[in-house]
Amino acid sequence: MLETVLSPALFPLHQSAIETKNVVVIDILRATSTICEALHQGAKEIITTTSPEEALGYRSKGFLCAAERDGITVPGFELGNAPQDYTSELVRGRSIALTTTNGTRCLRMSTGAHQVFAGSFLNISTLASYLIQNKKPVLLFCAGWKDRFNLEDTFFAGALAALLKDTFSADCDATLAAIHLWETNKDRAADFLHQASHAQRFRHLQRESDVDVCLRRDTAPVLPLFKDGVIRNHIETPSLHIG
Ligand code: 3SL
Repeated sequence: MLETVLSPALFPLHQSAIETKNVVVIDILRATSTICEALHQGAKEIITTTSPEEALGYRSKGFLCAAERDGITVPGFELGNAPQDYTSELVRGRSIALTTTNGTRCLRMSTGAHQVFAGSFLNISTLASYLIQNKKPVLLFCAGWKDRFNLEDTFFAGALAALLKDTFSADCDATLAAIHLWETNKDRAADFLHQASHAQRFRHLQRESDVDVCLRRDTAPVLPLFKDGVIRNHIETPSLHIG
């Protein structure tokens, strides 16, 4: 079974038997793209926190501290939420405490699921091949923006669902709509997503090129597993490239 949640506000409707489901949290602009990149660049683990203050509490334990609110790096933090800032020089071997507006919240909301992963274009094939092999029902959880629907997360949900639909039954209209959004716009993905409200927010912050970074496919072939508040790379074997 393959279901899609179009906004965190709808998540309670999909929580029955959550312990049997693999949940993929999707916040491609930018939290889940950043998480993939950080692990790909060698970060040891990423702890998610509910507030910037809580994240800062990890500094004395040697963590790098990262916080974003409304697209902006919170003053006083080493890192915000742009994938390209998580360089190997900075993050290799390090533990990171991260809080973001929507993405890290959705990871925490998914606690209790069979497994919880972070998904993005950067790791789409790795994630799809794992989910296909693992066979558990899949719930694609779009983080949206402050409980609202957004274009980019549903677009990605459609891209992932298109890879999964031959393996899982998708009798869920949200999944069908997501696949339709992907199929009709995939050949002009960048132009399409630059129209999104969050891309326009980035334009005001002079960060519009982050959209293109977050559209790069399979550049970070990791499997970020969120467990007990911590994200680590779950890959033990080389992944199968599909899609
Ligand atoms: O909402 C989030 O979690 C962030 O991904 C938002 S931003 O891309 O950092 O603006």
